[in-house]
Amino acid sequence: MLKVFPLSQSSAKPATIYLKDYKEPDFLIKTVDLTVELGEEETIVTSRLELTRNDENATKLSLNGEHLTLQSVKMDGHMLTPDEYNATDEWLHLPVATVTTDFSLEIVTRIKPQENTALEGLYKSNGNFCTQCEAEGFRWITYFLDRPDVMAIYTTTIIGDGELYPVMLSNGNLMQQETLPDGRQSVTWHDPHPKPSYLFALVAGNLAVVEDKFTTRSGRNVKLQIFVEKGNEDKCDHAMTSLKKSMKWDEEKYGREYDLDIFMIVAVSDFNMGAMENKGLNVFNSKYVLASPETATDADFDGIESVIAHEYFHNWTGNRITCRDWFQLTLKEGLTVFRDQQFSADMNSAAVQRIDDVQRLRAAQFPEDGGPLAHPIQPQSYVEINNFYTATVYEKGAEVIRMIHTLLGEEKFRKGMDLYFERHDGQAVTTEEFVSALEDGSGVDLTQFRRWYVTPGTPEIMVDERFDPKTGQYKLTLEQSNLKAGEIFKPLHIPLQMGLLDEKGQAVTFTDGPFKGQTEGVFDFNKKRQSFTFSGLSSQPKASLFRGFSAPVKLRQTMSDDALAFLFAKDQDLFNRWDAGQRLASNIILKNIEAVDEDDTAILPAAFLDAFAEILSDTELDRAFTASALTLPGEQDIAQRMPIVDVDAIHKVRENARQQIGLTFEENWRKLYNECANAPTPANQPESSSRKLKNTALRYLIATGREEYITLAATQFRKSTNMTDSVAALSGLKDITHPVRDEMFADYYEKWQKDALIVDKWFTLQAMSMRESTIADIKKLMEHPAFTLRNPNRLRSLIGAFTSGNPVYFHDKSGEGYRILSGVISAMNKTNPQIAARFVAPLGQWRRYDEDRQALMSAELEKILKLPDLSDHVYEMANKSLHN
Ligand code: B3K
Ligand code: ZN
Repeated sequence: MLKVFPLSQSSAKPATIYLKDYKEPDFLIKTVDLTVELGEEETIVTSRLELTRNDENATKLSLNGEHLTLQSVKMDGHMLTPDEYNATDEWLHLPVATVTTDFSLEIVTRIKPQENTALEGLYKSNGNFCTQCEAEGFRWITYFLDRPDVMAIYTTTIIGDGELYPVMLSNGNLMQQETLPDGRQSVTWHDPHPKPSYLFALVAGNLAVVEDKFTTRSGRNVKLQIFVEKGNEDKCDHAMTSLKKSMKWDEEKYGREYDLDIFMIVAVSDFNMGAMENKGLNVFNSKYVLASPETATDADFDGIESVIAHEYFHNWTGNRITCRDWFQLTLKEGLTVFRDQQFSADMNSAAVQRIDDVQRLRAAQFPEDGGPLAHPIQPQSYVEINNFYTATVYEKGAEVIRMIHTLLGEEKFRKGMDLYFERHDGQAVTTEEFVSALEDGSGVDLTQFRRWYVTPGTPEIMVDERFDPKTGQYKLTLEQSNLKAGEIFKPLHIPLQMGLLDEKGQAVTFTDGPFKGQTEGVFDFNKKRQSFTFSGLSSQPKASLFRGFSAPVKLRQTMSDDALAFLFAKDQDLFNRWDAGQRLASNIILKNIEAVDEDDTAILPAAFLDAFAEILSDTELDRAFTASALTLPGEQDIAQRMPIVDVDAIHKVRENARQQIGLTFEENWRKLYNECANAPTPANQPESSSRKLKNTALRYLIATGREEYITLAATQFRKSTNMTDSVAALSGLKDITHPVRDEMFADYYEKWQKDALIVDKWFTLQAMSMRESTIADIKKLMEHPAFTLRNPNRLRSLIGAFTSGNPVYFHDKSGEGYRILSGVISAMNKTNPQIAARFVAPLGQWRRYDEDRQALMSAELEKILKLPDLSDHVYEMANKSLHN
């Protein structure tokens, strides 16, 4: 039984903002002329605005502003006295006579970026000034109509000490650079494209630059610049190559060209998110820029390629066409994630890319959609918009776009996108306008499909199969349900991409229906319960459903081990091959958990081992795919299939299965390890695929428990010339107690202590360790001189990795894991509320655990809700986590 928890008595509840209350702005801003005088004590911002009336009856102009000290306000050149305006903690209200249509304002404010620990607005990172304005950070710089439907043309002058800040950047093109009579440097930038304030950026610092160029299809020469802290110039190659590839790809795939003469990227060490698409001046977390084989893993390289692409693609999907209001966030984020996923699939192995994308969705978005923080990709209300940069808005949002792509097909999708760009360029629009453009451009009706935008929860699909040997007819019946949708449940339009396999595993050609003559089709599954009939079959086929994960649903299909093993070995669709293997392995682990054995020995059926052996010996497969196919589903994946999660049992059984697989195929793993380490990678595959398979083999060898493989890992670590192999060796030994392990961790730290991104990995590996001392080790690491709560990457590397990557110790029955987390949330609540709020979600999963853990987890949420000066960010997350 669930316990009932008393309501927390937080003082004033922050206001909720609703989509239904959207109203156009009363006034618009045509131009912004900003002068920012950077100082060590304070920074002075002078903002000159040209405004125009948008509502003929409005008598008051209300500008957003937070953490500002107001110095003066002039209206049409006339200095206002304090009784002529009203400034509060969040607003500046000014009366405007109804006869006034166009007018100007000059507002002077003072701010202290060096004291800004929230990393919103203008702040300092390692001595350099930088900004983060999305979603509502511009109001931390000056008073403004800080909402995305107010689009203005910006001219920005930065003034400061040219010795300390030789590089001064803002959006658009450089207009002027001079030394003022007082010795200070003054630099002016002008951005000709109207933009919302959230895309404003300013950077000033002593930075090095790496340059390149790109010529667009129509012949525009674009200067490309990546700015980094000095000493990092040699780690920009991959980012630069990725940028050029992205620019070319967007021209070829979507016909979209870059629209300024310069494109700049700045890498900063202190950043709340991954990166930010400010017009012409992207600001990046250095994690997504800096890389060399010695310092970054293959996964880091992939991450850089996709984030560089993502931010670049925003130039059209986000910047040229932006969001009317923040409820439309998925308009730009879902679409841009879809575009970056398409790009990465084109640059790398498409099947492996899809597997990785779906793994991410299932790991982060499915639990969100099934828990108290579930929301549709277009939320209908929020307290703090920064809490809605979620896996749902981003990753599920991308799946929704992918489904439109699947339903329309490549050609019609492109027609729809072309119309969208043509119709809405320069506008701030809604998801409804996006779907209409896709509909009008393609001629495909998306009326029912629109429900995906407003429905929370992951649809579950039940499957019933009938085969009549007399008629040769196979009838597939699917039924969709969605617990989260509750009363608003209406069937969704789900694209069902599928094929049938005969008893030999050959693809069956459809003899009737819409895909007659083909072996695969996309069927419209749009009723609650719906049947699809196939005829002309000589035996019962095996259905391969939702190929390529054609819809973000949970397939609830009971299948025998044999049937899953068959698909694992034979399916024509590589994604479904992988998925069948994962389903099979999960089934086996779950069965073993139920049949608790004294010594937790997992029973691995022959069907599973045979299929495993088949994949192991198939040398035709892409090595990266083989590695994914031979990796057991993660502990959290398995957890999602248990009504009440038993973290310890999952871990024990899964580890035992790994050991058995290691021992059973020991010779194969050794052979594979040596082949991948010594023989050349097949010509059509990247080196990284060999490393991935080699390190998968290494993990299984270590899992055997034999000492010789500890030596193998240690040797790999010592000889390694690349970060991928070093981290794989460390990761393979992180769970054991052995002098070699301690030596390796010490050597690694000693060697790399000056490189923050590499030290982050050192924290992460230890946070995910499975040794009995893990909790004590983490507490010790929090006292380590290199640990700080102030740097988001460092915080995520230890605490984020622990809470989301170490289920056994995070859920330790002592409750110590929960207390570590809530301690961090309390400490961050005021200094960086955005990050603090992001850490609440793991506690929000409390209903998924046993009664004791439920009590411990919810007690921490209670404690958080009672914090003095609770930020709106944390309040919203903790309150929903406890009470929804
Ligand atoms: N648009 C930014 C995210 C901004 C986060 C604000 N809290 C990065 C991106 O999605 O490209
Ligand atoms: Zn984005």
